[in-house]
Amino acid sequence: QNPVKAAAEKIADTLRGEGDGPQDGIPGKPGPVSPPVEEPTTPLEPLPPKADQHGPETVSPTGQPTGAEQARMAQSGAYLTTAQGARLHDTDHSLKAGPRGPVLLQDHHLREKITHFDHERIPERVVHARGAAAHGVFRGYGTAAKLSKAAFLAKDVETPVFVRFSTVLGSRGSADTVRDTRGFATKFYTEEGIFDLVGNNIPVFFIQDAIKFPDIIHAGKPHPDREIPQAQSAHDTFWDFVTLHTEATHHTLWNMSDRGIPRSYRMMEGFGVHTFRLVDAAGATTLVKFHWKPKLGVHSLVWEEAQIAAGVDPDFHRRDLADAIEAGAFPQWELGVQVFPDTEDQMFEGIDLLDATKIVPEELAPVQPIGLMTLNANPSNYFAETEQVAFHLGNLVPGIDVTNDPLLQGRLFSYLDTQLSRLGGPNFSQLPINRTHAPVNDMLRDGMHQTAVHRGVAPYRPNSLDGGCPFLAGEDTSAFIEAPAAVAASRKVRENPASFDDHYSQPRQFWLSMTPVEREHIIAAYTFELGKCYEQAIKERALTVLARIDTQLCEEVAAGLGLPAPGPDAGLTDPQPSPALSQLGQVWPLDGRIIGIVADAHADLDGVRAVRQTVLDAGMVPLVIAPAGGKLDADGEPVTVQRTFATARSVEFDAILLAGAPGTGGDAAGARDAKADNPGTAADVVTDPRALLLVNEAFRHGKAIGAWGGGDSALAAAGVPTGAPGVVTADSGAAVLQGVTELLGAHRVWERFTPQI
Ligand code: HDE
Repeated sequence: QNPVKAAAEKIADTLRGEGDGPQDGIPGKPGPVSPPVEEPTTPLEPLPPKADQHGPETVSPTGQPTGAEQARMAQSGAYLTTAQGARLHDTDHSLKAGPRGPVLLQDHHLREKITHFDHERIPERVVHARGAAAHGVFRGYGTAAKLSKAAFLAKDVETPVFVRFSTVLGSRGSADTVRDTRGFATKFYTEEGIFDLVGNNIPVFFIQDAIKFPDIIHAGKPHPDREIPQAQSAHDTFWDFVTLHTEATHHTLWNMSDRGIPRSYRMMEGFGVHTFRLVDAAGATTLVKFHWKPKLGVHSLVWEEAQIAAGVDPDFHRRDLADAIEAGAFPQWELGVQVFPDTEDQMFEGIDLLDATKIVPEELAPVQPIGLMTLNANPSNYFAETEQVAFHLGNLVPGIDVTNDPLLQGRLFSYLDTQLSRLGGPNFSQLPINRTHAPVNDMLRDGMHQTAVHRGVAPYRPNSLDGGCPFLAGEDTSAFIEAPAAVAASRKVRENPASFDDHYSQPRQFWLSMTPVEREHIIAAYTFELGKCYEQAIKERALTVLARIDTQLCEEVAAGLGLPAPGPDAGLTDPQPSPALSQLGQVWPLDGRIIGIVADAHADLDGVRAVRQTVLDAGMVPLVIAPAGGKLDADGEPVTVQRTFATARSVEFDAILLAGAPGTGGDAAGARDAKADNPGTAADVVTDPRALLLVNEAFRHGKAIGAWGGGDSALAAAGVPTGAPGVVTADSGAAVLQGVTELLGAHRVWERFTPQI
C-alpha cells in the first residue's frame, strides 16, 4: 500500500472520535447506578522495554542482573511495589488508627509515595521551556566528505537523532502557537560521540554578544511585578529593549513576519545561526552555516488563527508532530550547508560571518544538501526524554569545530552550566536520553545522581595501576583536536568590530524580499504588538527604527497606532532582494493536510464517502463535521462523525468542504422543510452560528473552500461570495475536491488577502 495513503488513514483513525453521544451521569440528571468497574486481576508478562527505556549500564555491586536484564525488570513488573521492590496490597487507603482515626506516621508507603510526588518537578528551562520532541535517523549523502571528516556525514551512514522543537519565551505550560522564535535542537548520537546542532527557525539572533543574553531574555519574559504577559513579545519591556538595542532589529522583523507563527514544526526551516568551521581529513578548514530544509515546505498560520489555536488547542504543534509520526507520516528535513572560504577576516561578500545578526543570502551562497533527517518515533516518556534532554554546543565531533562568533563562544559556556541546576548535578550525561552511543571512559567520578559503578582504582592520568588506561587518541584514532585557527595578536578590549555596527541594511533586504501579502502581515504584527504597549515613548522610538527599515512599513504602522510617522529616513539603502526569504510562490506536497467535510444526516452521504476516500488516497486526512456526534446514517454504510459543531474550529483544517443533499443537488430549502420533524439536517449548517463561523473563518484565513450540490447555501449564509478566489462550487463532491486539491499546494489562497500578490 502507498505509505502516504496508509499514513493518512492512520491519522484519520487517530483523530476519529466514535461520538457515541451523551453519556449517563450528566450533572442534575440522576442516571442509573453504574455497576462497579471490573479491573483485570491476572498478572501479565511485562511489556518489553523500548530502546530508550533501558536502565543505566551499571555493574551491580551485589551481583544482581544488570544492563538489559535490569531494564527488563525496571518499572515493568506485574505487581505494584515500593521503590525497594516490596509488593503492596493497598495503595488507596493510608494506614489509620481505625477507619475514622488519625493517619499513622508509620505508613512508609504513604510517605514514600507523597515524598516522591512532592519532588516530581524539576526547574523548567530558563528559555525554551515549552517543547516537543521526536526520535529519528540522519543519513549522510557523503557530499560533505570533502569538507569534513565527521564520520556521520559520510555516504549512507545512518545516525540516530533526537530533535526537540520549542518556543523561547513561554513557560512549560504555555500555548504552542504564540508569536515567537522556535528552537530546533538536534542531538546526533554518532559513533564518534554526540554532536548537538542547537538552532532556531530564524537564521539571525537578537544580539551579537552572549553577554547581552540575560538582557534580551529579561526584557522578553513576563514583567517581574505581575508576571504577565505569558509567552508574548507584545509588551513594553520587550519593545523597550529591542528599540534601544538596535542590533535586535533584524531578528525582531523576522519574528513579526510569518516565520514567527509556523503552521507546524514539520513545516519550519532550521538554522544553526552561527558560522561553524569544518575540518577535512587533511586538516583543511572551511566555514559553513547549517540549514535544515523541510520536505513539506515552509508554511505559517495567519495571526488570527494562531490566536484562536492558542485557546482552542494550546498543544496545536505538539499534537500535530505526535499525530503525524504515530500515523507514519514521518517528517523529513534535508541538512544543507552554505560554504565559505576560511579567510583571515572571516568575511564573505562584505558580510561578517561572525555577526549572528546577519545572514548570507542563498543567492550568494547556495545551500548544498549533505544529508536527510527523518523523524520516525515519538518519545515514550515526556519527562525522561523531552524534558531531560540536555543540548550543548560544546558537544562536537572530529570534523566540526567552532568559530570566534562571540555569541557562540558564550553559548559554549551556558549550556553545560544551566544543566547543573536544571538536572541537579554533573551526571546528567548518564540519563538515558543524553547517553552517547560511543564508548565512554571519562575519568569523571562521583557527584549527585551518580548511577555508574565504576571499576578500577586509578581515575587519573598518567597511571600504572589501571595499566595506564585510558589512553589518549590521536588523528588516526578519531580524536577531537581543535582546529589550530590563527588568533590575531590584539589587546584585551570590551568592544565589537566596526562591521557589527550595521543594524539596518539586512532588515531592509528582508523587507524588500517579501511579497505584498507578507509585508501586510508584518505591518499587522507590528501594529498589534506595539498597540499592546502602554508607553508612548516606546511606540515612538519603535517608529524611528521602522523608518530605517522602510518608509511604507513605518507609515502604515504609525497609522495603525494613531501616531505621526517620522519622515523618510535619509540613510535607506537599496540592497538586492533575496527571493529565497519569501515563503510564497512554490507548490508543496499535500501529505497530512486536514480536510473538514461538513455534512448532516440529509447530506449526499455517497458523495461524502467518495470524497473521504479520495482525500485518504492523496495522503491527506478527511474529518467529517456534523451537528452532533455518532454516525450519519442513511440507507448505505453509516459515515462516522469525527468532529461536531461543538468541537470543530476552523484552525484545525486546511480546507473546508460543504456537502449538499443527495440527488436534489443539496436543496437547502427542502432540507429546511424536513427540519421540523428531523433535527440535525442541512438547515442546521445554514443556521448554526458555529458552522457559519467555521466557514467564515476559513474564508478569512485564506483557506480553500468547496461546496457541492446545495452546500453553497451555507456559503451565502456565512457571507462567503461564490466566485471568490479559492471558493470552488460544482455539482459533485469529486469535482469540488479536485479544485480544492489544486489550491492546497500553495498552502493558502493568497489572492484573498489584501493587497494581492
Ligand atoms: Fe540558547 N539556551 N542561548 N540559543 N537555546 C538554552 O539551554 C543561551 C541561542 C537554543 O530544546 C538554554 O538547556 C545563551 C541562540 C535552543 O533543550 C541556555 C545564548 C540559539 C534551546 C541557553 C543563547 C539558541 C536553547 C536553556 C546567547 C539559536 C533549547 C536550557 C549567547 C542558534 C534546547 C538549556 C532544548 C536553550 C543559553 C542564544 C537556541 C540557558 C547564553 C543564538 C534551541 O543554556
